[in-house]
Amino acid sequence: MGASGSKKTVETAMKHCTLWKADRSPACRAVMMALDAMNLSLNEVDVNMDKEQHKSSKLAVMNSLQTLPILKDRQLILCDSHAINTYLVRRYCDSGRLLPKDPAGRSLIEQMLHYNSGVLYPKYRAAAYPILYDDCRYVMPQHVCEIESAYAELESMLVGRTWFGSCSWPMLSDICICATVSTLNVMVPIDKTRYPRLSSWLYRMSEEMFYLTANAKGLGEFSKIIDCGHVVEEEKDKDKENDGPRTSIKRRSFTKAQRSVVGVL
Ligand SMILES: N[C@@H](CCC(=O)N[C@@H](CS)C(=O)NCC(=O)O)C(=O)O
Repeated sequence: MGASGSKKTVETAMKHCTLWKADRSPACRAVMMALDAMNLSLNEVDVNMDKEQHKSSKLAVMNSLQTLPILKDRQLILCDSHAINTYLVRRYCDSGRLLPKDPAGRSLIEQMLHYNSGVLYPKYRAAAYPILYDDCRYVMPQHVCEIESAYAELESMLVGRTWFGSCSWPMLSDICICATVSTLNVMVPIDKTRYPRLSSWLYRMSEEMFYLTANAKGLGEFSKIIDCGHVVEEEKDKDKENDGPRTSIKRRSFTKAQRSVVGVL
């Protein structure tokens, strides 16, 4: 059973909330997966990072770090995927499915969020940015070693457990780690024989509906850049610019045919 539970709950539309995001960004995909796992829908604005739209004055006023994602909920502005996700869960989802209510259970999840933010994400950044921004064509050997050592750590954390959370289903920790690890896996494929638990965990995550609706497409975009470099997709950009903000519901409603294009498992 997925994090959103077996019963289909009524979609909650939050018209007062806007998320600025780019699908290729793992931090943005972590927020999109959490939204979909909670069945929440808000306005979503696609930001073209290749055109440096995330550095525009409009966004820089909200986030001087010039990074994505950015969430605005009325007067509140948050600029870190982990802070956004814990806020959204605490504010809009009281089931305890993604983040336990008891302090001990919650701390275990938060510990993994800190690991994602402080250890995994910097490894992604170090390996991917030279390819995304400096015309580097491959993952440099020192970064391959760094990523392999993260896989070894994650493998050891999965001894005796199925998920990175404290329960028998995927929680917020799994979602945030999955956004990063599925992206690292594109650059340094996880060796099933060396990391059997980690590779099974990622497979289980890839079967979750929120992975399909919120992670698969952006991961496909990222893979394309890693494999072939930047392809300027003018037509696609034009569509996005003309469309303006869209809701999470619209993003989720992509067809079976589109799913096979993004190579959903
Ligand atoms: N700790 C932040 C990291 C945010 C971050 O670095 N986002 C990347 C995209 S994944 C970004 O916007 N980078 C700016 C750039 O590429 O210029 C989070 O989890 O939200």
